Amino acid sequence: MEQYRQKKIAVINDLSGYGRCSLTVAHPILSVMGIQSCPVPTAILSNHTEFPVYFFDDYTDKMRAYIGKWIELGLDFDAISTGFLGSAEQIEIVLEFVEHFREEDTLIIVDPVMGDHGKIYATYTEEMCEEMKQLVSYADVVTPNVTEACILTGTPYKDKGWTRKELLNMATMLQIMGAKSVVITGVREGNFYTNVVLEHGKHEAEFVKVKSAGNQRPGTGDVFSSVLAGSVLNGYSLRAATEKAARFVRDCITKSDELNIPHSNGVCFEEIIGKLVKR
Ligand code: PXL
Repeated sequence: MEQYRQKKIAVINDLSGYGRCSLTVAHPILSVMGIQSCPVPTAILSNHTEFPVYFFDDYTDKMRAYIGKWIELGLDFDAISTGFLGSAEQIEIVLEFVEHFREEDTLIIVDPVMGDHGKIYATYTEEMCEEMKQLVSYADVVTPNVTEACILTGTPYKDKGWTRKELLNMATMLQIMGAKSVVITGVREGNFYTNVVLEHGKHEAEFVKVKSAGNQRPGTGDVFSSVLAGSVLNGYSLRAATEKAARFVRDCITKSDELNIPHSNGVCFEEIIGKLVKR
């Protein structure tokens, strides 16, 4: 019998000490799914930027030295995921990282963390948006929310009332920009959140609907992309991985409302993380 080989993922994301997002979400989730998670920090924050104040230490100047040691050591990864990025130069560094570590079957998952609810994040500049478009062109899977899909494709944002044709058009535009597969997350459709899944080589999207459980919270995009990455690495189809991620996010929101977790504290995924344990 062939020996089981554990998968390894390089996780390029920020470390926000409080509020449950980015690495503090990705690292435990990937670990519990049986994957070795190897962080590359992009910035260190006291807490995420949806709080009224935050300390933000951009890690751009250190990243080349950090990554340089991984290159010297000859490390390799089954997957690379990218999340929150803190400066335009940093996106350049991430592009170099992908160029260096990518092999024929390396899975590149780009979560273009740029904004939410129609608004771009305070730390994001015009130049960064342009660089992010380049990073998206390397993605095997790109997972924007609607706000991010709009920014990337130059589509005017609206809160609700998206037709499936409009969503398919946006996903197709992202494929034309170079992303192989596209998952547009958390589109509000009445009492449901819909995820638009457009797989590589397909012209029709699948729409994965999950009944909404409450309001979206900070960090839910990071929970979603982490479960999706872990599931794809564990052999799920993109559609099945999307279903697993969307249901887990829904259950996290339900639990957080039940336990009266303050909105700014994100979702208490720790309470139900056992559901993700790889058996
Ligand atoms: O969850 C997205 C995210 C990631 N990283 C930082 C953030 C946010 C959202 O606000 O502030 C630092």
